[in-house]
Amino acid sequence: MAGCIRRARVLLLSKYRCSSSFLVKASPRVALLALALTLTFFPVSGVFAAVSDITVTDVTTRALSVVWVSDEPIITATIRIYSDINGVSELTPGLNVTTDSVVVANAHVQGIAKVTVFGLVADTDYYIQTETVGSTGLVTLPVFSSLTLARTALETNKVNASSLPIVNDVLVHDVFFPDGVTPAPGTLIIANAEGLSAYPLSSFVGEDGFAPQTAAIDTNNFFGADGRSLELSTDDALKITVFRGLLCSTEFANQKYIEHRRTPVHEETPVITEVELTPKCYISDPFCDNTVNVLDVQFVLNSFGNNLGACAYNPGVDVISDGQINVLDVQRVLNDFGDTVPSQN
Ligand SMILES: [Ca+2]
Repeated sequence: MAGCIRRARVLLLSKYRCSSSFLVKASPRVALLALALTLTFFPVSGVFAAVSDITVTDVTTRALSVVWVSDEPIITATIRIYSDINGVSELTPGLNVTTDSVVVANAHVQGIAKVTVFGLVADTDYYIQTETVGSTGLVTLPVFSSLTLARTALETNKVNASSLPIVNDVLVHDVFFPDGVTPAPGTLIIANAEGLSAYPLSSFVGEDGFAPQTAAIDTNNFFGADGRSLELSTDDALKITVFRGLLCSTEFANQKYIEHRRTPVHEETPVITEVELTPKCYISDPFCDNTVNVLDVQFVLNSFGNNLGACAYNPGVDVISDGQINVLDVQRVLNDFGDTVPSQN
């Protein structure tokens, strides 16, 4: 009930509809007022858009990005920054906010937003709220008292504990339509160095001069949990989440999928940033935690019964790569169950 009232405050600005119990328990006057206001602001459909998967990425000492997905095409997208979780003290007017996704072909049509804010202070907490305008109106999330927290990095040191320069690679990853062959520009990948990076990095497919199916992640921009530049090592585990948004309009619940990969071998002499593909994890360890266990079985089962062409088909768990997630994939994992897996590099 309390949550319903809280959401009701942003009813006219958000996707949320209170349950019928709220309307029954509310006084007739309040209910009529809510109805009148709803009709005033949403005269056409009365259906509210949904915003989901709000994720903070690309956090540096002075900037951060926020990515999210809407279930309808986006007209405009932006964020507000506050110094407190209740949104009492807004900092946005003194900051530089840029909507990256507005210049990316297909991104807003597919309901995918990325907004970056510059001018932040290092090692500082910020609270974030997204604003998304679609055809049914404005969605403002999260609500006050639940704003998204992000902490900026401490310092860009670029030197490791041995006083050697930190030089990581640019990692490229391909994303296709569910058919597995048609490039999907405007979709977004989010890469996290699992257990190492404080925040993930994000990049649109088909941008920055790369091929229409390719997204590039500059892992020199990772910061560790200590707030300092993160040096990756060969075989570190990477979690790659792909946002497809309305590309999966008939299967929106499956708009995103996850692939686990590893960091490639880094060329140490000379120390340069290379453009590299990410190796797959060992065949029976699609969850990529070095042991074949129930997590791998569950990861495969999450997409079980789906074939190439469906959004619920995850190429990352097609262990026996035949375009089908079926008993053969599960069996291949079970064959090595309990084993420690060899390195992929
Ligand atoms: Ca298969």
